[in-house]
Amino acid sequence: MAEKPTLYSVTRRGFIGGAVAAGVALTTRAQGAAEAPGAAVAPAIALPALPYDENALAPTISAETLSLHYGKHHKAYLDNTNKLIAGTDLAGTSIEEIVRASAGKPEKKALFNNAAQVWNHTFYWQSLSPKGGGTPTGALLDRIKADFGDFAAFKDALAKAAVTQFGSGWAWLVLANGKLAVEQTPNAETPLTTPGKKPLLTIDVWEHAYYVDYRNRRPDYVNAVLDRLVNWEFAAKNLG
Ligand code: MN3
Repeated sequence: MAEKPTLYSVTRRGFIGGAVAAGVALTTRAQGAAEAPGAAVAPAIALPALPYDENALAPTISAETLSLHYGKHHKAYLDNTNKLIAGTDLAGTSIEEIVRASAGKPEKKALFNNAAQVWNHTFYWQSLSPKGGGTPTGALLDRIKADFGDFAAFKDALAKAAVTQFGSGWAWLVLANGKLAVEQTPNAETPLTTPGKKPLLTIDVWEHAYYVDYRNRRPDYVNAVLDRLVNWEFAAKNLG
């Protein structure tokens, strides 16, 4: 007897085409939810497709981790965001607009937490690559040397930010008022909402990002990502 498709697999097939076409813009809308003339319901925000197969980052990050992290965690944040904006003035806006509109507002805390996690995760998937790791080149490397001394010092600073973030959160490379900086944020907080700051790269250090593969050894996960997966080309593109 044929296996019954899961709701998740059906959903993924539905949005994958449109999400791929949107690339790094992170502003995709649900495939097949185009507004008909006079339609009253704004389209839901779609889960952007992973930029690689779920087994493409193994063994550094296993397919099991990616399946859960993307298919369950990221999708849940997305589903919650869509529920919370339905029927509000934020329905039909982009994920960036929703994150910015809800940041710092206690009455919109649940929306911010979910929407920022949607944005952060989409940014994280792009911050990794099966062909990542190594050393950046060109303008990004020049800027790293100017702002951190050398690449080793910069890599240590980014690893330290990722390892020492207390509890759940994120480590970031940002451009802050024209200078490269390393930061850590708790929970769903994101540099996206700070004027003058531009996120260039992130590492997820929530336990769900590494516990299946590394158990409690967050430093091993961080170092493996930095050595083998971190997508310097994405950071360079964001630097502009
Ligand atoms: Mn995560």
